[in-house]
Amino acid sequence: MVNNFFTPRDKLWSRRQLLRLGLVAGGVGGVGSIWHMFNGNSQTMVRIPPIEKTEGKSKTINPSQILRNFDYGQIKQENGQTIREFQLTAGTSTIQLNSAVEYNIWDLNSRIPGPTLRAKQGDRVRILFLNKAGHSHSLHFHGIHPAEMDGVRPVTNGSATIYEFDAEPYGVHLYHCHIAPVTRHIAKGLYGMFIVDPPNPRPPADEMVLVMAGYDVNDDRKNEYYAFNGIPDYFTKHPIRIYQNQLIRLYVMNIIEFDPAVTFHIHANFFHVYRSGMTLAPSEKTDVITMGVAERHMLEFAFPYTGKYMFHPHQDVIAEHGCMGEFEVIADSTMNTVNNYNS
Ligand SMILES: [Cu+2]
Repeated sequence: MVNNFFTPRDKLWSRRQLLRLGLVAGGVGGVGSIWHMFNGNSQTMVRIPPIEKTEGKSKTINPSQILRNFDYGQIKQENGQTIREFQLTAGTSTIQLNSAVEYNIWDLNSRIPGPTLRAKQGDRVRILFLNKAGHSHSLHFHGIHPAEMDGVRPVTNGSATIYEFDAEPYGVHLYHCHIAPVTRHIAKGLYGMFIVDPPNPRPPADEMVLVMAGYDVNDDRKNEYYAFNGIPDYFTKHPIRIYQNQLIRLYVMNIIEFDPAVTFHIHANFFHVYRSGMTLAPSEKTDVITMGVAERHMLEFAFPYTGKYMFHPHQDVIAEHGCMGEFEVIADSTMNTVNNYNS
């Protein structure tokens, strides 16, 4: 069971150690934010391999950095409630889908997908949205909120708005532009994940985000390329390094327009499924989960053996067009790991 996950305390990464290494949220050089917490807990039991400094093909998008990067906002207290202020700016740029194809995108804070926003259930989130992307756009959040915060009204180019609501309920949600044609506004990059954590934090894990998306580069309403975290085939060339027996908590989302549904599959293992991230206990164990457009789940697993293992949708034509990646499971020789997650 998940709660039996255990790692010797003396090998834990303390916040002080991470600070010394410059790896706390906002770190640069391909490291990203590998530390996150809400309550000032002095311990985490998570082991994350050093992250390679990798160069994304794009000047602006590094899928490895997006992988473990969570935006917790600027925290304030107002009337006894925690406020998390986020700033999202829509812009335009280009990405290199392969050596031959460059594609004009709309991005949020210079990323596809946009920042993974994260709050705790009951926090108030305040999203300052600035539109510099040349057309009218908006941000529509999944979750519970009043109609005026539903983000379906256009925010014209050069203007800004504020979306504000209480983060509820806990789960793996998303946000995306809701201006017609929505297919185009999503397929060109205006979306991101919105994670609301339960009131009591989940057990420590190596947490990561994989967003599956498609690119329709010739406007034929079919995707020519697909990607995890923005860049096709990136995690095949740069496998995600994880430790053997480390509990992995994967937040996975399908935002592929034009294809009705895709699956997500990992090799040589099974995962626990927390549907929409809205439960504290898993509902099933499987190795292929199906997601319609905008569906997302929380998956937990640990690899008992070292080596490289693919992950991909089992619509293999989609995998073959860029939505493919690998985990590289490495032994942590410094640890005598006790972990009966897979037992
Ligand atoms: Cu839009």
